[in-house]
Amino acid sequence: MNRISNQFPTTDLQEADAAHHLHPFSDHESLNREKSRVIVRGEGVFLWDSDGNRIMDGMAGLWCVNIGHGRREIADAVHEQMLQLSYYNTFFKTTHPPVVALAQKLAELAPDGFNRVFFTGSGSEANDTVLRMVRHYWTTMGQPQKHIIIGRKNGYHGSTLAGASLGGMSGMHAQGGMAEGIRHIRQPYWFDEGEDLSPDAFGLVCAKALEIEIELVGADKIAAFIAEPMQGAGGVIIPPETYWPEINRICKAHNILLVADEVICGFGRTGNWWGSETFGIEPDLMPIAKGLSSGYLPIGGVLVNDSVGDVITSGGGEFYHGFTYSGHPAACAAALKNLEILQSERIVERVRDDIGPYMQAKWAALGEHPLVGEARMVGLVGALELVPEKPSRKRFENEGTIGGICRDHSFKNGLIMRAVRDSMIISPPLTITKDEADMLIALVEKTLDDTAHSLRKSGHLSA
Ligand code: PXG
Repeated sequence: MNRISNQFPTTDLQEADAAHHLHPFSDHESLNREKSRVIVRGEGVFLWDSDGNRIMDGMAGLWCVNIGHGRREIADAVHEQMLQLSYYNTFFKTTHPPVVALAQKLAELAPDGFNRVFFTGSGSEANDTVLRMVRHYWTTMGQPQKHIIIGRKNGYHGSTLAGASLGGMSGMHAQGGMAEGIRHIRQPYWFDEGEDLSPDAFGLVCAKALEIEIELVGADKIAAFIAEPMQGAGGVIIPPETYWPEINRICKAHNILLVADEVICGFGRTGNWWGSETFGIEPDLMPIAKGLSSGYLPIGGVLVNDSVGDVITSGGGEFYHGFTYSGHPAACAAALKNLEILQSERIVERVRDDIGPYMQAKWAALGEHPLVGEARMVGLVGALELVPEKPSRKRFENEGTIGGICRDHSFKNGLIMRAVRDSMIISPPLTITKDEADMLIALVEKTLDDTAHSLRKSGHLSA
């Protein structure tokens, strides 16, 4: 066996990691004090660390491993492709079979009227492409002044300059600044911001915020509105049912392109192939990544409908945009095999009709726990809002502290859950079985009990 995990003791790996590896989104002082967790193997919904502990992956990696870890078919497909053609580019009037097959497959799976895709290496690159493409589109249409893009506070669209700017994370804007011509409106987060409005009334107020912003700026200056169908990194914020129909109407009425960022929602996460289907969104562009390859190799893209695609492919001249790895053959082979598995195993239908409703019922029951102010889930992505005094939606002081404590208990119990402030998030592989779902729910229950116990001891929660 030639596995890295068997060659080095955990502490050696941790020391070398601390000395040489700069991690994404990490406070290195505290990381290096606490040491990195070393993950060495994955299979299905489980991961193993370098000390041999088995951990349930409640986050499907980073919301991406939709078909579960360790599928040999993907490795075989990539192996074959690499022996055939390991790399060639798609610039300069060139193409290759896997990129053609993947583009064709995506056109088949995408909503009606979506027939073209631009490939990238990641979701961030997809959103950089969105920014440049929608401006190029309006310039080609003879309206170069339509260049402003509206995103949402607490939205997430990646961490390149364009991705971070389109996203609405103020901490990210503060580091390195923002691209010009981007504005943000409020998010449809009823639990935190709905006050005494019903969710439906609140959904309309949040959608109306787009129209108010458009009227303020001038529709003749606005290129596009970008949003996730359901905010993922922001805390699994499922919009009220009134929200998206009104956003559709506003974008059409004001001649603004609608971009549905499907990087998390796409490929079955919400119980349909697209979050846009689940929420009734009528987008013009759909950035994709993550579940496109279930994370086996890095690949993303932007799907465009014909009204955008026809303009990009005629009249605009050359679009000066592309990446060395746009349509990388091995990544395309991984994505193709992944899509084949999603289809042949009817994984998306299973999320919609079977395992999705099964988990949702159990998840909803967690809402009875004294710490949980709301339990929400769509498809197989859910959140629990931790609160000190239900049914009040008032938050704990020092936002994020309690979420962190809960996440630590979760790890100790052998489950990876993510904390976003004081919301606990899960987004497991879509292949999770009912037995594994029962196990996940039992681990969450134990974790909530452990957290409540710790909070009573520390005085954060009354006895
Ligand atoms: N759009 C959305 C909706 C995303 O969730 C991106 C774009 C960027 O994709 P890349 O491939 O460039 O990372 C994302 C990524 C988290 C977390 O902690 C979420 C993401 C990435 C890393 C961490 O929730 N989402």
